Amino acid sequence: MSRSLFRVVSTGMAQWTVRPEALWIAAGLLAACAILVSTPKGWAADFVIAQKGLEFSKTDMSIQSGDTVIFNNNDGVLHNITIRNSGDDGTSDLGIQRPNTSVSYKFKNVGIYAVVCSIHPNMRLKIIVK
Ligand SMILES: [Cu+2]
Repeated sequence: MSRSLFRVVSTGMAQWTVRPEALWIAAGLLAACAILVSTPKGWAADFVIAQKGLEFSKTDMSIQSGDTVIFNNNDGVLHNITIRNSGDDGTSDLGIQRPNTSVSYKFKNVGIYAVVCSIHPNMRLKIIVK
């Protein structure tokens, strides 16, 4: 009787000692919580802007740094998104964009960005990244 009891206890002890991965899982969960709490602006978001009728679907918008803007070409003609930033980001040319395609740009830095189509300069969009 005492012998079988000893065996149960020792099995229980063994289960605690041979499962260090449980500690790693707990540490991982804690780290994930810490990242969530310490991220000041929450998760980055995606915004969609259409190009239709040779216009952007908005003339201005505000986003957070780290957000991505997806530009859809809903026209039957080529567009060419060009993004200019007065600060360190300079100019980004997203290239010739065929109809029914999308290009995206991640705005990493705070600032004011002028988005134009180099083919149709009247297409203008101001993006304020906070
Ligand atoms: Cu265009």
